[in-house]
Amino acid sequence: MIRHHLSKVFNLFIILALFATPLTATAATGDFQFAKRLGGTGSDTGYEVATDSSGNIIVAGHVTGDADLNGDGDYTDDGESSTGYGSTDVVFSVFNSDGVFKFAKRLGGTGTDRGRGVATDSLGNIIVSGYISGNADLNGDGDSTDGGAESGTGFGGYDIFFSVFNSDGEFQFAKRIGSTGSDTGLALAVDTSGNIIVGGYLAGNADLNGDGDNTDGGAEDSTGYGGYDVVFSVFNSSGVFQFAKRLGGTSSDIPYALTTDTSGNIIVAGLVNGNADLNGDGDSTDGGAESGTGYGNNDVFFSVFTFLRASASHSANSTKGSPRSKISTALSCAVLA
Ligand SMILES: [Ca+2]
Ligand SMILES: [Ca+2]
Ligand SMILES: [Ca+2]
Ligand SMILES: [Ca+2]
Repeated sequence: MIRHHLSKVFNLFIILALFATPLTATAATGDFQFAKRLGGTGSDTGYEVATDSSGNIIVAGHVTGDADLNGDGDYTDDGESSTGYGSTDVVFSVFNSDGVFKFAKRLGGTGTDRGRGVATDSLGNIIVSGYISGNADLNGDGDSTDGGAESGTGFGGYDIFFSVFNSDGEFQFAKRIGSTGSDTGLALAVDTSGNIIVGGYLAGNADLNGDGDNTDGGAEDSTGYGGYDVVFSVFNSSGVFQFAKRLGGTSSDIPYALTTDTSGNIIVAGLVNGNADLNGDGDSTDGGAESGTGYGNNDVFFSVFTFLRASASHSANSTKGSPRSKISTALSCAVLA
């Protein structure tokens, strides 16, 4: 009886060992899988990498002139030989989890264009962000004549932008925000509902909702705190503007990172100088971290903001008079506050 039992245990051990052996062999920590090198003869830089739920890898940055975008060692493939835009261009390339090239996109105009952020949403859409100057191709079709955000010479200098493509590389929409000065997009996040948060630094009056003017009040219609200010704008997954914030003090303040948590909070981090508005209410007199004269040149900061999503707002509004619907309405009215 005991011998029979031992035999069963041994058989189970064999079965486990059969399953365990290949797993152990293929999942050893630190095993190199593959690498890719992209670029041309000029200056090319990768700034951010993202993955989607299927394991695809998206790398984003900038290239100059003809550039290998699929990593096969030449720049003679479709879309690779694109000297038309001039100076540096935003690019991103997509590879599957085995390193097989899927597609690449190049965006930009005749001036300096930089890809600084890339992220994906739960549907596999790819969002690329950064900064561009003047008329710029934002849908990746090789021209800058498609109107909307693409043909925005009005702001001047650099403008902050983002473009959205689906998982097959089909263009969805793009937004451009900024002022007449040099506006630099450095940070990007996408939350679990697909809301897109794009951040950067700029000075003075600026279009923060992407409608082409800087006359919408709130954070948009502000001469700013002086120097560069931290800004971020939130758009839903369809590109509808939700709200924007401007933070900073009299010197230059710069956001380098944005992230979200599972409760929908938005966290922005970067550097500020001296007294600085950290809650986005337009002053730097609220005490705490805001009213620190600082530790000297450039201090680290982060600020956390809640975000009541549009879907939650709609369902709450259907229950007339509930406390939550009043909160939602107040937030909807204060979109640019
Ligand atoms: Ca190539
Ligand atoms: Ca175009
Ligand atoms: Ca506007
Ligand atoms: Ca404040």
